[in-house]
Amino acid sequence: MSRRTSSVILTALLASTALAACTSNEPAGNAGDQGKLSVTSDAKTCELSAKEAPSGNLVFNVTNKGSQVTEFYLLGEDGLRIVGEVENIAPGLSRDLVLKAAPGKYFTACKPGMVGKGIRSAFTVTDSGNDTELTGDDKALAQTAGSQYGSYVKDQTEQLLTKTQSFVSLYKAGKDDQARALYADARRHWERIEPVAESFGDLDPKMDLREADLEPGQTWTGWHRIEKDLWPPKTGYTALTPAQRATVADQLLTDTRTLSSRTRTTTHTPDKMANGSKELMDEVATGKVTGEEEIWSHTDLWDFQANVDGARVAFEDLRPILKKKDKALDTSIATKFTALQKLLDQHKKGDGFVLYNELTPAQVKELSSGVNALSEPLSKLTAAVTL
Ligand SMILES: [Cu+2]
Repeated sequence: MSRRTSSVILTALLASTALAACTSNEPAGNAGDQGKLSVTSDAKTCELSAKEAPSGNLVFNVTNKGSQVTEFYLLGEDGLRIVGEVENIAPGLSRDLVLKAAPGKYFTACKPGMVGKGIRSAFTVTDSGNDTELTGDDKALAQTAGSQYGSYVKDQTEQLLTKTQSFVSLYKAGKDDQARALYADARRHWERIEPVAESFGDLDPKMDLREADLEPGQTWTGWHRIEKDLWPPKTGYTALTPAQRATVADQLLTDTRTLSSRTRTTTHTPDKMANGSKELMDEVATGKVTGEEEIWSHTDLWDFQANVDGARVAFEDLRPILKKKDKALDTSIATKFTALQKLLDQHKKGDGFVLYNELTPAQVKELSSGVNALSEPLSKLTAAVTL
């Protein structure tokens, strides 16, 4: 999507909500001029049009003036918790991050090349005094959507915990065939709710870091550490000792328990759900469709399906709101989900999928086009349900 198209659509959206606010009791939020920020990024800079903004709806219009693909994050005061992110911004393009922000201290970060800690600056959200809560019908719909999604997250974390328990005990016992057979199945529950895990900041890197993304001095733990040990490279690899296995396995289980208990008290608002849905599709575009996530096991299509599942559930839960606000967008997203699922179904095998390295370049390209076709309307979901 070109920069021009995206800003035209956004302006139109803002104009239509502003009009609606005059004639109904719908809260206008405060995505007025102060809530709109521009971010310009290149290889060395990440410039924001303002260092602070009033609480409520914020729109960051991020333009990539560099030569590498970039990402933009709004992080919590701890610098870890991801409040919102927009990934995969190609050179020359711009994309919007829309979210509701409470008063407080934050960090912004651009990540040219999508690696490392990024170019960070402090950012403050001041108390606008505006009630950022929804009212009336919208509030009821948002609460229903949030509690439905919360139940989904609860169910997924419970299944994840059960399967992770079995997985780590098989792995510790040296029952590698059985551990390998459970790996992709267990990880599906993680991949379905990854944006929720990312919102806790510290857990995602401990549980799901890929070797390629390791920073100097960082200890590699989590699923992919075990993946490499179960599907070791033919040369130049030293297998983990039983004691080392136990350490990595126990840590993964402990982190999964922490995740599970933290998700019990998480609230799911429409903006977080919609951004999470989009983030899951960005995950597919940057990791799964490229075969980089599961570089040793090649079970990327399991993750791909799980990311699509998670994105679709969030979307389904938001549909009653979206149908009220933008029927055409609702239809467009639903159609693209169906089309993408059809493409994935071609690669089903047993209760899983073919391995990533069994796909032809043409099949990868076809999947990637399906992801892009969905990402385009899905990137408008947050603005549609929030502003
Ligand atoms: Cu992942």
